Amino acid sequence: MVVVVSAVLLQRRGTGPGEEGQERLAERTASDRGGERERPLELRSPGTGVAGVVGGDEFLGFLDGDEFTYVKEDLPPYLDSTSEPPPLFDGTTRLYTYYPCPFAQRVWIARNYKGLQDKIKLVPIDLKNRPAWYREKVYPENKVPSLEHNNKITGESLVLLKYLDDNFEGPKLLPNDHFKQQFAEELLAYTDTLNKIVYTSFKGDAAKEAGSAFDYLETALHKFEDGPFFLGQFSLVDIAYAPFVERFQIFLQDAWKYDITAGRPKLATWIEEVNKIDAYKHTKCDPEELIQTYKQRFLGQ
Ligand SMILES: N[C@@H](CCC(=O)N[C@@H](CS)C(=O)NCC(=O)O)C(=O)O
Repeated sequence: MVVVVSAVLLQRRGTGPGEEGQERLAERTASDRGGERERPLELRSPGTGVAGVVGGDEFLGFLDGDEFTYVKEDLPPYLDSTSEPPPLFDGTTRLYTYYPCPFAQRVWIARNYKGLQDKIKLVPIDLKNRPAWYREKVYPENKVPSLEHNNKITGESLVLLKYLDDNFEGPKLLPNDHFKQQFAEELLAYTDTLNKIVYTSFKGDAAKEAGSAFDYLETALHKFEDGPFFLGQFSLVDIAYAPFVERFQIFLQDAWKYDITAGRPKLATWIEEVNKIDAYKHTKCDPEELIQTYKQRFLGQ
């Protein structure tokens, strides 16, 4: 179930959860895929706006000035080597995923953006302790993402972005314009190159070696002037890049003090605009966890 709420701050009486001072918020508008409701809302982490309670339910949120907006989805727990498989090929559409995986995140964003939360069930697989049935019965490549739909399994995140757009309802992820579609192909083909340049740079002098990849994005963002996104309007190209740019920005800033947006105004605006999209916000990685994982993986720390 997905609940989208905007709320305003009513009272501020202190700082901490469960302490004397709790912030109380009242819901201004709420929609549960269509329905308007009024429910009390308490903010548990004042100042951060990342966790709270609505009618007893936990939620993730984002504080934006005095306005509080959140998108809530009950994220299912991981299935691991001890878990039974779901009833495979029973007509349910399942997205096999791993929450911190940027490839799987692409498909997760597309699913959210198209409003398919009720149609496509998330099935998180614990990649560190994978159930044998995942490789044997679901996806022999043994990777995520994969999608179970119409009695078959499809893999590869970029293939799946187009597959979702072609086979499900919801806002289109590609414009009809032929030139834009051509440019989309060019940009999608560059995603692997960008990843290669940047991940390789982490093993050398990243601040010097990663720049060309972000210059490419900056130039690409000049192509269409009818919006801040790669094809003007938000599309699957933005979805393909967002999870990776998110990670690169965090890690390059933390480990090399390298700001990927410095001298790249279009990229700066693109990041700002992508961050406003709820379908994406809810899928973002935990920066601290990412820094720790990448430090271990790339810097041996
Ligand atoms: N090219 C694939 C890459 C998917 C991928 O590498 N996923 C990683 C997690 S981020 C994975 O499943 N790794 C498990 C493994 O390689 O065994 C795609 O775009 O979907």
